[in-house]
Amino acid sequence: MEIKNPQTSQEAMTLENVHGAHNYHPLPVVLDRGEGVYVWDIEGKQYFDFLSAYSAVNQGHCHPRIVNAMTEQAQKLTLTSRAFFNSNLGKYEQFVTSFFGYDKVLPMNTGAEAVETAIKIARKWAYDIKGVPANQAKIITCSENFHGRTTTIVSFSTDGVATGGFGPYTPGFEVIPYNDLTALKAALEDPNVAGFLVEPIQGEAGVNTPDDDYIVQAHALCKAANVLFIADEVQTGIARTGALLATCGKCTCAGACERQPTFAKADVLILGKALSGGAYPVSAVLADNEIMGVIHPGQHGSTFGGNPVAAEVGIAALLVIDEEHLAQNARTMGERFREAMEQLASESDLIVKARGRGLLNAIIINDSPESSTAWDLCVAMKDNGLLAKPTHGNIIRFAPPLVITEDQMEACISIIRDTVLGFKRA
Ligand code: IF1
Repeated sequence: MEIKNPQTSQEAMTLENVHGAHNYHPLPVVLDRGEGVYVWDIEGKQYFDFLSAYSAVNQGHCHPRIVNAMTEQAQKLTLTSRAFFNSNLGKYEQFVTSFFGYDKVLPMNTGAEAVETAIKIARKWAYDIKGVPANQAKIITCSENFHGRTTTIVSFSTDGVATGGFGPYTPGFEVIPYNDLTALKAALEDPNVAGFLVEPIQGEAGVNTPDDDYIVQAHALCKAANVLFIADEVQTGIARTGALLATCGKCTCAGACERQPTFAKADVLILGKALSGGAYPVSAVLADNEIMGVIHPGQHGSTFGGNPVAAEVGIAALLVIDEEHLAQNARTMGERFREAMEQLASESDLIVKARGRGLLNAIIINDSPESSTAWDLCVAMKDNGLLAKPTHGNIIRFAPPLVITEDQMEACISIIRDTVLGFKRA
């Protein structure tokens, strides 16, 4: 059978539309190539990528060091399964645990799998160590969370679109309001609580950024209640928010904490996305021995988790973060970006405010969530050479690769400014 490459964006979109499931509603742009902060469509038009595949491409598109690690290993050995050892995994495990300051890592592939892993670890810990009666373990989560799309994970989602029609749901979860320490304190009174699963900043909820002390206080409450503090840093981790991990809080240590994030060290840390720089699905759960030790042979795993290519890609992706000082760059570029967006909000009645941390930011559009204003604005920005996506209707998330330079950032600020100031509502 002959397979023909689509020659135009229209052709490519039609192919997806006809032959693919309709589980997405993408912006009408067909990307064909990427390098650093740039992507190009089939017709050769260049764009700044201000989504970075939802923060998977923190290191920039096709980072040569990551691509080299991947292709070199791919020619040597790709997959053994965990039925046998491989010569890359142990090296990666030693590296990633020392990088983040944990005893042990459990390698998986996607973010949702890592979240599922963390849930299983927390339940097992509750029964084996904490002494919760069989099948009574409870995990506390937050409203407007996003942790992935498996049946169990959507069971505690509060987004009707993500959950509707997929029941029956997995029991054992309690949802409390986000950024609400009083609600957390009350929920922790139940002795059967195993863990508190939380995003340091809620990405899908529109870069919902909690109070500065929320994470640190929540962590302390969990510790006092003998409950595992489980940080989902799939989107916020790996330097995105201006520190290696967002659970470093709004630290003022100017980089000293970046190798030892002890500020509010999660008991169970969930990583994905940029752990591979977007080259390959690589996720991980990190914990210390007392916690990870509850998992024994046969109780969890995955065919691809910890494969040799993933191991080499993971090492390269983290070395790039470290050696290119991407946390520092995210912090300084993020400050400049928010300053520019606040300035723009004061000039334009289209924008209510800007929020975020590091290079995970959003602007709130002055219109109802049902209106098409944020979408139309994203289409206009696309025409002007910058790609971003609305979330929750009237919010636009801005998350460029962390390798963005000052000059590129100024160019992007100009595109956003010109688009907003020249925009006519439908
Ligand atoms: C999609 C959102 C972002 C995540 C956190 C786990 C996962 C994600 C904090 C699961 C994934 C993605 C998935 C992507 C859209 C995207 C997203 F808008 F839906 F919420 F980033 F903000 N924890 N987030 O953000 O990771 O299994 O996908 O590897 O299309 O569903 P995954």
